[in-house]
Amino acid sequence: MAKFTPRVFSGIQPSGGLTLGNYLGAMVKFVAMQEAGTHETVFCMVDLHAITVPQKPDVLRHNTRELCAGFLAAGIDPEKSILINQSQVPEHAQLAWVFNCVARMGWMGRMTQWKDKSGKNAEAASLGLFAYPALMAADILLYHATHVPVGDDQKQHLELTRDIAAKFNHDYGVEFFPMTEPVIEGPATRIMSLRDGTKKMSKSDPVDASRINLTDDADTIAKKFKKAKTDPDPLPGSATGLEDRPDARNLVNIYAALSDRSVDDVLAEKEGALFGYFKQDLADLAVAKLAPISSEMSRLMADPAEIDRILARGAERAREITVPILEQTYDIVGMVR
Ligand code: AQP
Repeated sequence: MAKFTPRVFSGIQPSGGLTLGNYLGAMVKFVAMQEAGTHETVFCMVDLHAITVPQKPDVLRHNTRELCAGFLAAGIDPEKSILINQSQVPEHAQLAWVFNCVARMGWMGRMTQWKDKSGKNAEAASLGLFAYPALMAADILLYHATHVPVGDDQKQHLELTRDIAAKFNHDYGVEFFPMTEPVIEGPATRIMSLRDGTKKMSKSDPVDASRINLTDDADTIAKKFKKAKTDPDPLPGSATGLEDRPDARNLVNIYAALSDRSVDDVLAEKEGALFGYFKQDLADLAVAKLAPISSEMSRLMADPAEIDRILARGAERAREITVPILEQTYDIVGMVR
């Protein structure tokens, strides 16, 4: 296999406000990878993905800028990383078309996200929702990204990205696209709903109390944790004691991720505590961690023109990478240009 520059790509949809799941499952890892300095880092607001389900144009614009503010407030530095919104780098959509012609219908039909989001009425879902993983593969492979930090929910899409890269390389007899590695680790790989510990915390869940939004104030955060579903048993002394307790496990996972400790370490300290007390500690910790991010987001949102400038500059830098890779792809495929 050819040698590829170590490069990280990852994205978040501006399909609603940022949740604690996006923050712990994705953003914290993004910042760590940026700061490690071992890879070039590219982070993206995937607005083209967001429109696979209906979006109100003004709300989408607002959410894209707010997500950018979230990236910046969480510690993404637009000088160290390339920070973009997908639609300003047209090569994403162009490569996605090529991949639509590489990926097979059967592969797409097996995707869990497609099944979950199209629900019982797949006939009425958009073609874009079905083709979503091909666009995601294009996002990643357009940068020849070698690593993608994601939550556990995205693992299947990463496997599909590798399948698309392998089929393209095989069909055209090249070693052009890398076999990208997912980076899924730590206690926050899957933060669950506060109302159902078996369901992922999600920004598009209709029940607001199911999630912590990064823009929630201290009072709201405390109330949401207080009402979070749990069980009557006290906390066990180690992670094995949480095996059949998804709601309890979720709250301990969140505590561990927010305090950057292991679950066993947290439980060694909190063994025997009842949820009434633990939830208060958890709320205090979450407020202490999230309040500076949310106030920085509000400060940044007061100057949307500056956010737009950052995104325009990010797109310029991104295209230094994406234009040559798309041109080479077109040459391999046989497009006259
Ligand atoms: N609950 C979660 N736990 C851990 N990681 C999560 N991520 C999302 N939710 C959790 C990670 O955040 C990144 C961006 O995800 P996305 O916004 O592009 O799409 P998503 O995974 O579909 O997130 P949502 O919140 O559920 O959005 P909607 O409701 O619009 O579909 C990914 O790395 C993801 O793993």
